[in-house]
Amino acid sequence: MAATAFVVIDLQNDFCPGGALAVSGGNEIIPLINQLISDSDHVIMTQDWHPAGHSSFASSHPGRKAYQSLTMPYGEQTLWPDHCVQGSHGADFHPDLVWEKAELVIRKGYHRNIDSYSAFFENDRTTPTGLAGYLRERGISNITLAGLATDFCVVYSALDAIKLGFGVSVRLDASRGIDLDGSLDAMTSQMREAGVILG
Ligand code: VGL
Ligand code: ZN
Repeated sequence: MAATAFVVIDLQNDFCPGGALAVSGGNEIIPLINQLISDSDHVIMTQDWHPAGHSSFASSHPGRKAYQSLTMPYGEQTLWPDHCVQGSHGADFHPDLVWEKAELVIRKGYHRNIDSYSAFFENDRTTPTGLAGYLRERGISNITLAGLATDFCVVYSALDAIKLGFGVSVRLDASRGIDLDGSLDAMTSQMREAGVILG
């Protein structure tokens, strides 16, 4: 049977309650994520990993506020509070996450002038992270995704994985969303239409 990897998206302190870009209930999914990790043959984590002064931070654009949109050379970009700065406590995995079994940690968002929601491509939609090559080289053709945030990093990863020809499931019960202007419903429909299996 084709190998499957469980890919845990951005389960970091800054996306959990008390963090800089807290996703409501972000910590509630951790027991289920830990169970899924324990049940999986292959485990991969992503880690949002921005240099200080990253271009996705509202603080890098005087006069702009978090959650506004800004046109970047590569397209529209939502501005965020400073979060997941390289080496900070906020960028660490949540202390309750049992991450030790992970075979790979993919860091993303480390180029100062470009954000990266997806585990596969930066937000220019063309610069690869290397994850697709890693999965293919190891004969892993299916992935199951869960984590934070459903309507940003999880959905971008899922849609890219479908385009790249992987079989994709998303565990919505082990994910939580930011839900900017109804983005959670819109993105869930996009995943369903693209052929992502929603569990
Ligand atoms: C994310 C916004 C900014 C995410 C990361 O993990 O969904 N969202 N950086
Ligand atoms: Zn980020």
